[in-house]
Amino acid sequence: MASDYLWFEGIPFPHTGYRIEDIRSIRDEFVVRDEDVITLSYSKSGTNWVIEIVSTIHTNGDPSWVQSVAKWFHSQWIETSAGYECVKNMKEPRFYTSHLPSQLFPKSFFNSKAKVIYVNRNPRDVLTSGFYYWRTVNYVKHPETFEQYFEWFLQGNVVFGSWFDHIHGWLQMRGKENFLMISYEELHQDIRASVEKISQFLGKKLGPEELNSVLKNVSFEVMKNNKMSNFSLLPDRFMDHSKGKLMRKGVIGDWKHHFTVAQSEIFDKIYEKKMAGLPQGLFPWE
Ligand code: PPS
Repeated sequence: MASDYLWFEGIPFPHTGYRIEDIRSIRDEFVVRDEDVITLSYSKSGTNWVIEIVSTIHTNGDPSWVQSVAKWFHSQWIETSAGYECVKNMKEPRFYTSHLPSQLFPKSFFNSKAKVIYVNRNPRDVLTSGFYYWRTVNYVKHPETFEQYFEWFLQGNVVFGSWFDHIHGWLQMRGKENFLMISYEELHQDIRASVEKISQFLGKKLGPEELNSVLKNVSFEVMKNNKMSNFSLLPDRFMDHSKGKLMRKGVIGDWKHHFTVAQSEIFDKIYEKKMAGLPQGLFPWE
């Protein structure tokens, strides 16, 4: 049985690759720069997809960067100890990633012009994706069953804490010029328009060929077969590749094959309660 989590201020983190003193220092001391570009998400929301989009927009559609440099070197997860060390020493332009809830994010960000792309996804699919992903690693606790993971997810007793708290925290940035919210579902439904939206947000104008090349290189099939993107290069101590893959199904609505009718009703009730007060139709899955 994999052991429990590393806890910091009520938020569970994986207990390997993370240190309390780093997470505290990221919040209190790390200086975000105006030029930084940050991909933010609750884990399993399509983070890697957006990283790939941002990276290939940056290179004007040239895939050589994402094909030759592992993901965690070109857009480090800042809250990991290795990522933090790397981002601190990175030269501009800095691209990095985070699953941190807003209260643990670098305080300096909130007075900066750094650009954040916050990707979100139907939490039912986030839950389903997380169930499969987290059992590939031995540094978070494993549920015995889907039912148990379902309960943990609703309690926020999973890595990075409650999905509901995460989204509420970051929604406070909605409408700010340097904050772009995009959903996994939007990416799926119209990847061309989504890439154009992201490139406009980043202040990049792509020509038709460049845009087509971005679209080609961020497809599920291409990313799945790119060892720099698909996590297959992660050492065994971080991921047991025989138990699952980052690029699992890449679809919308897989939760329907996992939730029972009763679970679906329970989820809907909790969702309704926790998301009360937000404008109707804010998210495409509603
Ligand atoms: S992580 O480890 O938390 O950063 O994971 P994250 O990247 O946020 O989420 C992984 C899920 O995103 C899917 N994915 C994609 N779907 C469609 N197209 C592309 N290009 C793509 N890239 C990643 C991936 O398959 C995981 O979802 P599931 O439902 O598990 O397949």
